[in-house]
Amino acid sequence: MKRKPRIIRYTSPAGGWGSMKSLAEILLRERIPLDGAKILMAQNKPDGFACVSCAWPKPAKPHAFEYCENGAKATAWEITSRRTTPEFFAKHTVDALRRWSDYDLEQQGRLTQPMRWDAATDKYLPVSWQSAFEEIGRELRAMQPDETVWYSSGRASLETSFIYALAARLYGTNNLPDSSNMCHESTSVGLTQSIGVPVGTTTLEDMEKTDCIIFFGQNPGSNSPRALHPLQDAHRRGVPIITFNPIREPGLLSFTNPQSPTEMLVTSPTPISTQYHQVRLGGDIAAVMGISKALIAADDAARNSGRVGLLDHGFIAEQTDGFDAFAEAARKISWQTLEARSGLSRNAMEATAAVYGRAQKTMVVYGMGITQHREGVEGVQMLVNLLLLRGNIGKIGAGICPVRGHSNVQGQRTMGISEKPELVPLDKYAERYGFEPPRNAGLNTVEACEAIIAGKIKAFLMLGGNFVRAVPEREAMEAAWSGMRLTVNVATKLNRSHLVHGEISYLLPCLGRIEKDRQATGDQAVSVEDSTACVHGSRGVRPPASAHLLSEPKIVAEIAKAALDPNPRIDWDAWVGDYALIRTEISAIYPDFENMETRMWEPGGFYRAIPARQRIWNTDTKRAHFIDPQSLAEDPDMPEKGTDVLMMMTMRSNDQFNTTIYGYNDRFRGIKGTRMVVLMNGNDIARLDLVDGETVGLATVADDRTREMTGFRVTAYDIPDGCVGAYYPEANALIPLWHHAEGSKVPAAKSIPVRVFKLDGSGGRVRAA
Ligand SMILES: Nc1nc2c(c(=O)[nH]1)N[C@H]1C(S)=C(S)[C@@H](COP(=O)(O)OP(=O)(O)OC[C@H]3O[C@@H](n4cnc5c(=O)[nH]c(N)nc54)[C@H](O)[C@@H]3O)O[C@H]1N2
Ligand SMILES: Nc1nc2c(c(=O)[nH]1)N[C@H]1C(S)=C(S)[C@@H](COP(=O)(O)OP(=O)(O)OC[C@H]3O[C@@H](n4cnc5c(=O)[nH]c(N)nc54)[C@H](O)[C@@H]3O)O[C@H]1N2
Ligand SMILES: [Mo]
Repeated sequence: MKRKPRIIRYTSPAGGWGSMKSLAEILLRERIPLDGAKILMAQNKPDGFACVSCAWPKPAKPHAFEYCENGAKATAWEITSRRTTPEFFAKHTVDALRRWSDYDLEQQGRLTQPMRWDAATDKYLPVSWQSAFEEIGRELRAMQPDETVWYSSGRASLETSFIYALAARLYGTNNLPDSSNMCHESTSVGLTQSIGVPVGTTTLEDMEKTDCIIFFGQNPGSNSPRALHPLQDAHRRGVPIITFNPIREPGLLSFTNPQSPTEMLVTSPTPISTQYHQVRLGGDIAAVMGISKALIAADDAARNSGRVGLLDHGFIAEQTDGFDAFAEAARKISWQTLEARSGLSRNAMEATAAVYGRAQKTMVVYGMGITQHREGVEGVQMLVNLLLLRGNIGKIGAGICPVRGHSNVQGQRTMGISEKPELVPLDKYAERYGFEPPRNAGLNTVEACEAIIAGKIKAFLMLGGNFVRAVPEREAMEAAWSGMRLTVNVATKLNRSHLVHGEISYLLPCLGRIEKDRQATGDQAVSVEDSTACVHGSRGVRPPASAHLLSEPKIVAEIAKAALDPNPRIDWDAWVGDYALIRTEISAIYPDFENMETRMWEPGGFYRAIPARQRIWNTDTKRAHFIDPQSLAEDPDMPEKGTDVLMMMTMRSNDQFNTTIYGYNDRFRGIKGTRMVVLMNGNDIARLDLVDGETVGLATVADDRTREMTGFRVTAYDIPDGCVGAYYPEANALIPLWHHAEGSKVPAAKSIPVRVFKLDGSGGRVRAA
């Protein structure tokens, strides 16, 4: 499948013909040319299905084609006509499959039947659902609740998530980590401290009314392409869009709407960013401090000469605290330090301040470039500081906009999937279902990994996702995984996590969200919450991939029934027979979801009121906090100047969804036919005596443990000096488990200190003489 790798410079806009071509190729490869196009028309439509790709909001007035290249790829991936059948498993031992690539594994298509790993033959063999549930129930009953982990990747619906979290707590554990522990947990922790809500404050309406957008470390061209529509509109209205990103991402530079025939013909792409600042990895806190410093200095000067200042002093006095300390820190820190730490010039920071200082309504949009650092929580809080300076939270057209990942990752947290019991209304659960929920803190993702490595976990339930591939410290994790007694994988496709399996291991194939879900009372709908706290209904349209599949709610309910004693207040069968009954339960526990049964079909979804948007600050002092970042004093990862340690980020290509690899091209970055590259600045290549195209190894520089990988192709790229990039998940073996954000424990996947080492002719390491 792999072709000869090629690296070429990409000069076209995001979207455009390249996007259409890429989509056609995918539909063809999944063998769904015509039918696939028809199904796409139902995507993100009222009464259609919510896209299974990202969590970008779905507008009330959808475009005729409310999907993007990558949403379409995700759809094609799910509705593929390829199947991973029992015959496939009969042909391959698990040991043999472990040598397959992520791409090849998922390329086999949808799982069709429940399977159990058989130790004698080292193969997955078909089993009946009933025997699967019986054994899983029996095993779980023999364990202590806190010896089990109930993971979820952020895709499962609100209904599934609600009963999954409930089942775990009835069983007795808060070990409910989810993918957001690797993603926006820095947001949930940071925003809660700063403004009293764990989620963003903006909606699509704000994007329509804003007059300034500042982007930090989020890549809409690949990861939320539908965001390019409102961005394009904003640009046409003359809204300045300022971007901070170490690399020049085409999706943030210019865009041609692939679904507008006129635009495709005249091919005049809309520029997106009006200023583009190539900040160094982890340099954002310093950059925002610089912008703040410039604003505060201008404000001081204006007020000293009797003019009106630049800051919103009324707002600061009435609604916030911590301003004086923050302003003092900004005045005190030197430009020299800020330039060194951000990799940007004072001019660049002042240029942003000048634009921001004039705008009336500013939105800050951000993603993994902020959250996946050691100082990820402070990074989020620094963005809030910037907004607070000019009263930009709690007014239309302004606010903080974290762009979430999985299509329902935010909703899962809202539904009680959380390892933090204090965030869940446990008293209400206790009252409604008449049991005593566990009150001790559960394990998040990093802690679950630690516990697995320490041999303390006996069972791992994986509701979607590819945990072993997504987490840091791959070698230790894979080795420890098989030490578990029971691994249960609810999945749509085969992946690596299923192959490193425990002593007893099940593959439980489920319906996808695009598929019709028929239960006792008829076809069922589900719901999801997007990145802007809007809740949408979703109805499957496609016949199931196999007659043996069960829905996720059904699988979760059957596991609950098998593992738990009956509870007179919970009729699992009735709930599964009619998901509206689950929604009644959701509304009873979570008042924001009152009448969700009808409201979820409102165009654009219904908005869950977010207090900070109304300037209600649910913080300790009932005010929004300015938080002076501590990490500016000392950055634990900053390589010393002049050493050969480089800072590495792990990246997503335009041809993947997390660990799902759609193909080996990263069209926008001009990388074709390979993912094993290390993007490097030309100066670093020369300084380290390397040549462009050479194959090298990378070694982590963090502690005594050796973490090395070989086979990376040195690729000259426009990236700041001292910074390099390699793809996720391939490079995850290089990330130490302890290397995570303070406060949120999000693995610091965007700031890994590494050294490049040369290889000899046979691929071995060249030792220093
Ligand atoms: N097609 C597709 N869509 C997806 C996904 C996918 O894999 N494929 N994944 C989904 C998920 S789960 C998530 S969380 C989101 C992820 O979406 P994003 O938040 O966009 O995540 P990444 O692509 O990992 O990184 C984002 C950007 O951060 C930049 N960056 C890296 N380090 C820094 C830094 O220190 N500072 C700044 N300012 N920028 C930095 C990178 O160059 C990159 O452009 O997308 C979701 N949508
Ligand atoms: N180095 C590095 N590591 C990272 C990141 C990074 O940027 N760099 N990003 C992190 C982030 S933001 C995230 S969110 C995590 C992602 O981690 P995960 O969410 O655990 O991983 P995914 O790759 O999204 O999971 C893909 C699998 O989900 C299953 N699946 C797909 N659809 C469905 C469905 O409808 N139902 C069920 N039950 N299963 C389904 C399929 O079997 C598929 O193989 O990775 C994190 N890891
Ligand atoms: Mo994510």
